[in-house]
Amino acid sequence: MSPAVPARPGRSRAAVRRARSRAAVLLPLLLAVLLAACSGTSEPGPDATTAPAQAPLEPVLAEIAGGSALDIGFAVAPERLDEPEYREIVDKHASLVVAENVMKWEATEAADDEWDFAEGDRLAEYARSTGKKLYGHTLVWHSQLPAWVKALDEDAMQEAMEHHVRTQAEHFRGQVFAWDVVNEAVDEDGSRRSDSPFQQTLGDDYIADAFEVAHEADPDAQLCYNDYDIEGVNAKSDGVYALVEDLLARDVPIDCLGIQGHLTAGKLPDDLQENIQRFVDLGLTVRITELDIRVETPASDEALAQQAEDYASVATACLAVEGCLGLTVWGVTDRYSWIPMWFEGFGDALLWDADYEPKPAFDALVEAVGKGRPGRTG
Ligand code: 9MR
Repeated sequence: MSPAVPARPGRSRAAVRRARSRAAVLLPLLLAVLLAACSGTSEPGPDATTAPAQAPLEPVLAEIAGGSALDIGFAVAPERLDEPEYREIVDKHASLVVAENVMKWEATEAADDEWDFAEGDRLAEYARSTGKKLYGHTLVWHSQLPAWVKALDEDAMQEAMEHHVRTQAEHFRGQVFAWDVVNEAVDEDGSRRSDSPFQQTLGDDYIADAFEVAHEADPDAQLCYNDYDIEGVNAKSDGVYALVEDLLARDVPIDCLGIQGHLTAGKLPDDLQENIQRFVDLGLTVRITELDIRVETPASDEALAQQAEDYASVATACLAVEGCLGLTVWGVTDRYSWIPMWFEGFGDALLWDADYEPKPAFDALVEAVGKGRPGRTG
């Protein structure tokens, strides 16, 4: 089900303009550094003995966010890590990675009890060897679910679900630090999602059961519920609130909430911070798990500026709540995002454009994250 790879488009005029304006800023800086190094006659500055030989060309998101104990994540397709430009960005800016598709049920257990963890293992090895956290996505979801599961009767589906959760969580034990145990189980009106085969066949209890089994399989992993359209306070997020409140009241092992954050530029809810806060007040930690902010394409400079402002707003809202621990962007480059295939006329939702040029959203996110958490000095 991975999307077709679009042909590499030509560089847009806006991208060329952006690259030129960055060069205009950076070139004189580089020249000054070089001249100072060659002449050896310039007055030493206050940091002359400790200053690096060359000024860093680009801020590093994960480093800037680290001071605020905020994870910066990217959804990754492991095979694209072979692409140097893609890999360089993830290497440099991520403190956390999550599989965009390869740890989903259809990828790991396409046939009953036949397992394929090769691509998940590849991402786990990448995370291990680069010192990044590995976030697990996802164990129980109605989508990207093989047909054989949907055809099972109640007892068989209960057994298959528990077996899937247990086997996968055990496989990645010690590598995945947090799992999206159940994904997207609530409808827009706040009720349980009616088109989920798990809901239809197993009823409400499948959610608690999935968390119990995941906890048995990996007692150290943080266990999260993850959903979209729950950024603001609304009927759906009220339904999710009631769901997790009930799980907590019954001592079901749930630790965290994933707020996905598939957003449209200029249409952010203004109560994101308040919404994050109410879940933290319940006793959960919160992460923005799948952030992308789409614009109409071809994107105007105004739209990209709005998008930049919105990325900054999401980061600021998360940083304002101590229990909001991470921000993961759902992809690396506009070249590969899922958006154009799902929302006709929209795209360009990520931080790097299709030519791997950082967009205004990248600079805005760097700036917002750089401000840290309010009230903290370091
Ligand atoms: O980005 C994923 C895309 O490549 C898949 O085709 C799609 C299939 O449903 O899933 C996308 O990721 C989804 C994520 O797993 C759960 N939340 C919504 C994401 C966007 O659809």
